[in-house]
Amino acid sequence: QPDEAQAGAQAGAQSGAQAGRPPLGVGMVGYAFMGAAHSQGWRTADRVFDLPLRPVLAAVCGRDAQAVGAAADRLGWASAETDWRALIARDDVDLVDVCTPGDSHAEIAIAALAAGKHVLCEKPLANTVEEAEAMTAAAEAAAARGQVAMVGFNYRRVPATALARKMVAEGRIGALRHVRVTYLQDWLVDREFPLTWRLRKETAGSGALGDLGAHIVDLAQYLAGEPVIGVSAITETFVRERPLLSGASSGLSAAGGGEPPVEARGPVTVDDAALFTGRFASGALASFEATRFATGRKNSLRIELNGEKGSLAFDLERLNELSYHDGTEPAAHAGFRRILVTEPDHPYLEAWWPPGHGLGYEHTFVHQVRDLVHAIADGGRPLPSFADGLQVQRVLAAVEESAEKNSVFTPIAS
Ligand code: SOE
Repeated sequence: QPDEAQAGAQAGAQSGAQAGRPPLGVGMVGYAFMGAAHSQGWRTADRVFDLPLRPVLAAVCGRDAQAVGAAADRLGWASAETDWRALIARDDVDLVDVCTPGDSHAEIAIAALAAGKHVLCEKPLANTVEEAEAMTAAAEAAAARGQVAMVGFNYRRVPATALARKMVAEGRIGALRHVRVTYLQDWLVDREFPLTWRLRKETAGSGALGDLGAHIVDLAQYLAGEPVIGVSAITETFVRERPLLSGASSGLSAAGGGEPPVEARGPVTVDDAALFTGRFASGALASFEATRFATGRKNSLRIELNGEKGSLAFDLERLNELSYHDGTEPAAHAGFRRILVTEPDHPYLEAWWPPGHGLGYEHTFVHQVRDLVHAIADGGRPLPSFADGLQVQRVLAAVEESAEKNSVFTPIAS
């Protein structure tokens, strides 16, 4: 195993001043799409923000020795492991970043917390409420020992959504009435798209619901500043059988990660789309739509909040902007206006580019690392916590229950 200094050198160009700070050894499990995004965050945060600890990309872990070795080189990790238990046992790993499919989140996160490590876990926190409860209990016990645990709901860390949260908290839209949110992708429109892990209940927990719905439930609750207390839902699996792959793919791409599909087909055991309405504790109403069948929509997350005094709207495809309508202005010149969220006093932007030079998707992972590292150094409890992830999981479970019961579906007489 490399010593810490070597790991630091390989991980990046730490300056003399930076090297004076205590290191934070990071071990990441999984190195596909999310692993690459998290790596970007770990590599970059220390070069942009003044961090109190110096992240050291100590090791990345995956089952295939050759592939994980190549990923370590490509993504900037000092070494590779093929067994996550070996990773969490390493003395140079202080924090375990879980970027695997949902079926292994609970086991890895709980073991890492028990081993005294801090944990960052990708969303959704788990595949079931029971797993999320066990993870939350483990996180609570670990917090008493000074460890932190956080869920990777990265869309909280777009400067514009963070600004929206601040504006809601300041009362700029007044009492909340509506939250309208959609998260639309289209990568399953093709009936020949293969049966990857994301389409199997045993690995992914649920489909568009857990993958996209989890994001929008978290974002809606974060912006509203209150929890959803009940839902009514419909879900659908439009394409119920898909070509099997020759191996276990983690692919998101149309090719299913490069593995050739085989002749045989297998059942899709998760939802393709989930639509639901919800009620907040304050009485505000919400509508949610999560789908992988919105032809032409690649990663379209839109959210609008209407309050008694104003409205806010955000579109991930225009993520450097926030729309704001101040309903207290005279009607003659009121109306939605665009705030360009690139000013140094906007959230996270003090350390980035001059005004007007925007950020992108990847920066949310950099901000996630920034906030997590500060919480570790300050002894804080970073958000979203595992308890927040559990609450989202409960909403997802309620959506499934409502859709299964069909309890609120009233057929129209023909
Ligand atoms: C795939 O649908 C996916 O990568 C999600 O898993 C991510 O969480 C989301 O940010 C983008 O889309």
